[in-house]
Amino acid sequence: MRVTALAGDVPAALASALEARGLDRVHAEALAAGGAAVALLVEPLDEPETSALMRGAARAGLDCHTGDGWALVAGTLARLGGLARPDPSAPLPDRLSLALGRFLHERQGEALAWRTARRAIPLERSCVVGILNVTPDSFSDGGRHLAPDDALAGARAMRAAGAAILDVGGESTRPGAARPDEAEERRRVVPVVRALVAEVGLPVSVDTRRSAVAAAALEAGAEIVNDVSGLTADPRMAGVVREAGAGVVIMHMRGDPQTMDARADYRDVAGDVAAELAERRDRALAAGIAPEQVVLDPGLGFAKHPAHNLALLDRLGGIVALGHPVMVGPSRKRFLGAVTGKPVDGRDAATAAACVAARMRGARLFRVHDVAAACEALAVADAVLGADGEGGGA
Ligand code: HH2
Repeated sequence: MRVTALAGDVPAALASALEARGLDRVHAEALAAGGAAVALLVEPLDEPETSALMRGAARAGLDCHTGDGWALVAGTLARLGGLARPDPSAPLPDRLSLALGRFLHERQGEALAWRTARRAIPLERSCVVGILNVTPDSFSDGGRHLAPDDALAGARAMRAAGAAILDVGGESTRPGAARPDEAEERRRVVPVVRALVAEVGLPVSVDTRRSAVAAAALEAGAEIVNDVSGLTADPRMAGVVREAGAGVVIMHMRGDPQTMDARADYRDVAGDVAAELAERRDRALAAGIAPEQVVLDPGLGFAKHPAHNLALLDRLGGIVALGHPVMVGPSRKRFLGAVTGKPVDGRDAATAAACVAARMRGARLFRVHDVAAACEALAVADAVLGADGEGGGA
């Protein structure tokens, strides 16, 4: 299915007008991208797709004219986002939501950045997030980076390999993992964050579900909170993120690591996860977090059976269409073992392949253990998509 933009929009002019009125560039571009007008020709369409598109367009406040196998949809890009967004009560046929999601994602490419407590991280190219677990029991790198010196050495190697962000976690969230108490988690994380900020120079993210750990890590110089509970585990977490102006990863999970495996029960995994993420995102915005701070993550392996993870990767367009950069964390996870038959330490090629699959469907951030392999694979994906600064092509 093809989606062709017919009417030219003017996001650059809108952004300059907003900047001239005192808005900073990231905000101005984000607002301009949403407010710009566009007319799309969507074809070929069968009859159920045409009727679904007409109903969806009416719901989203868009104009829609249809002909034999085609439709013309006109309105603002923000409303188009509303059309592409999954609505479990009236889902768009897959082919249609994927095509619209892809169109929106390509459209956002130029203005895409992630606002953190310290900077705007550009996301035109793939952004690889290196995993530094300062835990004794993480499923793949447990015990390796417990001492700050080992963590620093690991972080420097990841920076040399092309990591753009370092994600430090003091709690293993593998299924059934025991939880350290808050003081222990803080003791593991904070000195490492402080050392990384002082000596490595990359943006640091803290992987935690506890607001007190997040606050202490932000105080030590971290600028992103990666919360696998999607801001649901700790009622104070959204306030900590808002106060610090931190970037936040809202990840999808059901239950907690002890209970999640029993909750992998979906009517339609891609639609259900997108709808549940949209709800968590809406709560974050209602708590005062700015849209530019938010990254969404489908939570591969969290309350998901292997087939769910594959379906989510295939149909990532529904999450991309929610209008925030998307992160995926397939690294060395069980579902890759189910596909390749490889043990945990033999899954880095499979991880890189999963990252590329996600990149081709609109993901921008990739949380991995083997940074070098992912960076190399994603450099090729970026080049294919023309996002490598070379303009794609030959
Ligand atoms: N996966 C893990 C932990 N944090 N954060 C995001 N945003 N996305 C993920 O997919 C994700 C995550 C689990 O992996 P890992 O950190 O390697 O293992 P463990 O939880 O055992 O430390």
